[in-house]
Amino acid sequence: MSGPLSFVARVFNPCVSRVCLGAAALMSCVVPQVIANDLKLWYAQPAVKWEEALPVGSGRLGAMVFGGTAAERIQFNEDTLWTGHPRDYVRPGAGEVLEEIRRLINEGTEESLKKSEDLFRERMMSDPRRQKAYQPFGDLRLTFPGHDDVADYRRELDLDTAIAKTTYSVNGTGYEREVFASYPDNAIIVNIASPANGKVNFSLKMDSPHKTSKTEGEGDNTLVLTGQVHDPIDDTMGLRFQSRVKVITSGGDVTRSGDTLTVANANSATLLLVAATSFVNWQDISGDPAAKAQAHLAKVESKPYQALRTDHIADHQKLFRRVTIDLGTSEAAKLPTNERINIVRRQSVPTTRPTTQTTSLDADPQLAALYFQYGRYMLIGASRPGTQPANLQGVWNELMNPPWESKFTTNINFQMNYWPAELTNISETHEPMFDIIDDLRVSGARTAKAMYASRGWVLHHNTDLWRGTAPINNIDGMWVVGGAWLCHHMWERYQFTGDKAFLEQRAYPAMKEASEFFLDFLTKDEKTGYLVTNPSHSPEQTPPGRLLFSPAAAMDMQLIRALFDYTIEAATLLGKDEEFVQQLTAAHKQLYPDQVGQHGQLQEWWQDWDAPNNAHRHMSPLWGLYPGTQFTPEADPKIYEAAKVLLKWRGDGSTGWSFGWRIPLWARVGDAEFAYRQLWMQLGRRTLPNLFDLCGPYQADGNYGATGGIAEMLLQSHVRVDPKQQYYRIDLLPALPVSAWPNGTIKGLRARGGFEVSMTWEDGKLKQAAVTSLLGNPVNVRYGDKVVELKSTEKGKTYTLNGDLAIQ
Ligand code: FUC
Repeated sequence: MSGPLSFVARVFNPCVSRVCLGAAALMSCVVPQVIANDLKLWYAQPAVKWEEALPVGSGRLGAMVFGGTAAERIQFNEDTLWTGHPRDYVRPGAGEVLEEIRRLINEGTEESLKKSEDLFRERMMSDPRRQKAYQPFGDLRLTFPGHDDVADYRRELDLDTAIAKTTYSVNGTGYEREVFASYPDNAIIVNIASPANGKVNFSLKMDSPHKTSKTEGEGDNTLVLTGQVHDPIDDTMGLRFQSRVKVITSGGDVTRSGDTLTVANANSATLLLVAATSFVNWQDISGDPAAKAQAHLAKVESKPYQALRTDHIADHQKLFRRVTIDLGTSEAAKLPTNERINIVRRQSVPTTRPTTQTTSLDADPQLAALYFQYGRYMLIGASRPGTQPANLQGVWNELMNPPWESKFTTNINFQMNYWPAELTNISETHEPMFDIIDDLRVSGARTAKAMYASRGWVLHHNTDLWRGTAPINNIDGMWVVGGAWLCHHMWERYQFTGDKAFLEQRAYPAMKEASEFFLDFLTKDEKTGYLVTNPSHSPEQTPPGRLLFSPAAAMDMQLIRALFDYTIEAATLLGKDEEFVQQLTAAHKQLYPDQVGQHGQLQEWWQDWDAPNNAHRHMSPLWGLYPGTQFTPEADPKIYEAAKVLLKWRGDGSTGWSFGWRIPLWARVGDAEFAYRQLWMQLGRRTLPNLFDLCGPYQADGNYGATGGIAEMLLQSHVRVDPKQQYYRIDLLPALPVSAWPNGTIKGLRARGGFEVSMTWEDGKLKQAAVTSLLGNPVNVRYGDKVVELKSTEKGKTYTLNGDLAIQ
């Protein structure tokens, strides 16, 4: 089905009407319905709340489509509309108290620790203490007279075309609306059509929750919304913004009265919505939003709807179609998406922790496949070359005061957004993260110098549109390894793509400067002689009976060790900075090592303070297991086993993203059933009817994390065979939940070392795998206890293996 002209059949197809939900009718509709719904979220009623609406996004623009009949709301966003303005968040004089704080922490008494935290709060916290907030832009409001009583209603989001569609009929006349956000054309497009000529009648308004905004008309067919963001926290005016919506009809008329457009007796109408702000970059907001919006509109206004649509679909599918997945299907897959989620919710899984209890909630395997693809869809929709990166809500937000300001939280959430980027073959979506790193190198260098008299750059646990890098909120802002974690993404990009120009021009400079920061920041612990982070803490966790600050948390040291490893390897590979490599190598040997505690657990802190069965949402000390690649049985069996003890203590997730982190962690230790249990609990307990993830409120990270996690259950490639070259081991189906997904196919996943991998399995066993070498690197392929070594591969060649790993 494509295009407005083909909708007649759809509207009157009994498979999509209410009648079809009756049992008898279902029988005759089953097959086409299931096939048609494979990549669709769909509903039999409009969204009432924002959390039920369906998202479309072009990276820069996002919209939530409610699918109302008499009254339709399309809420939209633009990725640079934030409160605030360019600023340096470092509190003047912050560096003056650093040594005193360190001394107090080293003293280690309850009183001295309390003093260190008080002093930090007073003198080192950012100014202001909170960073700025992502903002909603506006709403299109359409009114369709007489469309209160409708039949054959359906609204859907097709992940394959990235089009949200609403269809229904009124007194036998069919109507169809399509909405998409076009990356190539930089606009949100709405098309409203009916096969009965001259039946499209509606009025259109545009407004915004910003009190400073006003909407005016222009000519007969355009509305212009302008405004400026007011920051209620410090009562300042910031970014100026403008959106324009133009209506083009086929047949009929469009007229304007004040700020309302009215379409009468048209065959179809297309709404072209553009939006822009005065943001030029994080240091400059002198742009002209009106000129930008006019230019965006000029680009699309003479392009026919079908051309806009075709170009949008082609652009989306170029990324989206690289991976296909089939985990099997069942009766449940015929139901509307909200009903499928409700079924999972009702099958409540008891939280018994620690546990090895498994679940056989396998009634709807297709829902897991849909959810996997939804995460990819959401990343394509929220992060494209040239846009801001995906924030806590992707690009979708209706609130003036969104939870955690809808920023970029770098002690897990921001990085989790990008877990699907390389592995699920949408590497381009990773670009905005690398762009923000370029900015953070500049703002983070100022912070490193002013707060710590250090070279290089530092990022604490959050950043925003203004590239804030100082510690925010409270003492848990005191965490210096956000930048090190971002560097991990650059290194991973190189491992997946082998792009040496990227390594040399973008990754290495960022890694080198981040390493320089730590060379200067780390201090020697007098008792042990090791280099430690101080002040710092393990994200958002206070050791039992103590205060938050403690040196050398396991995660800190893992991230720094990994950063030094990558930097040394990259410098050596690029033939650069020999002396620097020697310095780093020497410092690396002195980094405080991971510790195994009295219960056999990997210690979260430098001392053995862990409480057994601490089920905290953060999995920080397990960074080396995932997303890091350091903890493998091959590299260090003792640490790997200790990590497993801690993982078991942590038990089930709580927030959506904490399930999303547990999925790949359990996959990395090969426990398919527990990984699956986390996925199912996330779907049952932390998933909205539109499949958006819930932290408490909606938060996109859990969607992205789960998609990365599902991929990790099916394919892993983090074990390095030869540390001197890009020679990895690919593990096929390392954590396949056999009872839930006995048969399946996945095509197009990426592996480190530059490989594309497809697999089919039957009765829980690998049937066939196809491994395409993209760079000509060697690779080992493992399935179960079998390993095949491909010591040389031919670039561009596909190696087909059977279930015994014999090359076909
Ligand atoms: C961290 C988490 C919270 C939330 C916030 C955005 O502070 O601990 O659960 O996800 O980030």
